[in-house]
Amino acid sequence: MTTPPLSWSDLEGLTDFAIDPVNGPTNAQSRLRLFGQTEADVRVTLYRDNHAWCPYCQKVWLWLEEKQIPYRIEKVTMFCYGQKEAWYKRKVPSGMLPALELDGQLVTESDDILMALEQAFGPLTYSLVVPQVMPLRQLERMLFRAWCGWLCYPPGLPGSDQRSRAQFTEVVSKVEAALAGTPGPYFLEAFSIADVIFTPYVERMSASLYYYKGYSLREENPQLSAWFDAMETRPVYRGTQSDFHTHVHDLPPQMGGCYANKAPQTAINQHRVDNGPWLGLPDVGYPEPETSRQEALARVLKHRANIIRVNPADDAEFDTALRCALTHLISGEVCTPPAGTDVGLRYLRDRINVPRDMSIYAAKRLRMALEETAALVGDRSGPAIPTRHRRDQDPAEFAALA
Ligand SMILES: N[C@@H](CCC(=O)N[C@@H](CS)C(=O)NCC(=O)O)C(=O)O
Repeated sequence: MTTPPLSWSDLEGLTDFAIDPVNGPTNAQSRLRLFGQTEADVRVTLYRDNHAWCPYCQKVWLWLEEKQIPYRIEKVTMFCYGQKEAWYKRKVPSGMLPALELDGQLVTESDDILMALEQAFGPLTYSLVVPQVMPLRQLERMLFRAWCGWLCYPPGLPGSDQRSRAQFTEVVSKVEAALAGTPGPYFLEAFSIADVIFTPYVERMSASLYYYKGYSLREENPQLSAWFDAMETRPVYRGTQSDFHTHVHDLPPQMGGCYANKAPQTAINQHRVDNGPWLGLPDVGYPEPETSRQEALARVLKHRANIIRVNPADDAEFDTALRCALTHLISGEVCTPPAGTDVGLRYLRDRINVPRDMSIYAAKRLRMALEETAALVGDRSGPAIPTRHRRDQDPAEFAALA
């Protein structure tokens, strides 16, 4: 049995999902954050990437949100997604992100930004430069280098993958020891700047090593596992959290290439991240919120005109196919799309970006609905996701509504 697709207005009646971008929970769509204060209290503007992907921006973003500092957000395109805005290049000629204005003074470099913020608003539990934090900052950089050494070089001579893995896991054991040395799950006795410093790259390591090396950072290391669980109790972290699919396909152009090894587990993990099932992947540990389907529906409804326009499929046919997938998402009913729309549905399935577009469970639900609907009419993939750039995700295509 197959049900006819709901109309756009029917679908609009089936979600009331809305968040308060100014005073509500942390989310990637906000342009102004007040935390109950007034616009007159805003001293800070954060210039960050449009995709909510840049790890250095995430570090500053986490800090501002945890400290509840009122701020404005200006979004800028990263080079690999499209054209860097001319106004930003006049302000920051290198085009690098993040940048921050504090009382009208421009600061670049994420660590200098955090120092300036600390001086203005006080530390996040600890200052960046105290003796408890300095060795942890060094450990984070050591972990970063060992990760790059494994991920970003093609496996060369026999045994090189094993050697790079051993170098990485040796640093991971130091991280495990640091976490085990405190009474709670965090890097110091309470949540602090140290956790913020580790978050962006540990999240990217977890995704990329799972996909390219068959290694599950979160599942193989009990202290890091407890740390992820603790981070996920924090609404701020949840609001910035990305998923495996987003990271593994955003990293190659940013890192100059990510190289898969030949481990059988790698092939299994790649298939799972790309084709599902997405629920149960070790990219999230907290339970699914009840609103995930409504959130996914609301986000597609908002951007549907652009989603249909940029899709490689015929617009009218894809309009119907998308409504079929959304009907399935929200009702659970089987809704067969027009023949030949499997390619367009999988094109969209592969381009849902977390947290830019929606939160992690909403994205999983939407990918599932797109895949299950596509599978009714074919098994063809969409155009491959590029690895040298991501101009298929150019934010200019969505700018009017961003
Ligand atoms: N050391 C800098 C590194 C910042 C950085 O590498 N930013 C990247 C994004 S993650 C960037 O802006 N690249 C230019 C672009 O992609 O447009 C910092 O800590 O702020």
